[in-house]
Amino acid sequence: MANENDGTQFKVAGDSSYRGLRRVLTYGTFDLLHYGHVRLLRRAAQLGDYLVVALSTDEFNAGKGKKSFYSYEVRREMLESIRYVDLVIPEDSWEQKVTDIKEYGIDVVVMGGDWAGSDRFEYLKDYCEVVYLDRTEGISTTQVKANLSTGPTK
Ligand code: C2G
Repeated sequence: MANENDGTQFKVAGDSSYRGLRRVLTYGTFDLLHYGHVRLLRRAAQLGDYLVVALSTDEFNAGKGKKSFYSYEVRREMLESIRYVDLVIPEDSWEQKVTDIKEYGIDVVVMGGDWAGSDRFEYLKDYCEVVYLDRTEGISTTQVKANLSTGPTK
């Protein structure tokens, strides 16, 4: 599937070169991209050969009462520039995960530990592996926003 932005060729489920790869999927908003996100993505990518990121759309976030600093398009552009990420797809509902797993032939869903045991992910164990990785301590989008609003460190 060509990326409509720049013609980049991404492997997708129907692509013959895609078969045989161990495919990883993760979900998130990835706003104000920071090293906690990057370390999660690096470790997720290390669990397989091909990493799909389902990125929360602005509309999906609005439904969660969240408004990201960067738009979906900007967050997607930043994720696609990360070497660990092979494909970014929209996350626009809580109910799309099983469809995503089937459509992209996913072998393992990976999330940060804050989701460990969550009903939002545990049921996916009927369809693929589910792995929770430790979060990176000391950083979060919320913290970054709070620190920026109080001005630079002295
Ligand atoms: N993360 C991490 N360490 C941090 C911050 C985030 O490992 N210091 C991980 C989170 O656990 C998550 C991913 O990075 O797996 C993306 O974080 P968010 O953008 O905050 O994602 P979230 O709001 O949890 O959205 O359907 C599920 C949602 O889309 C998940």
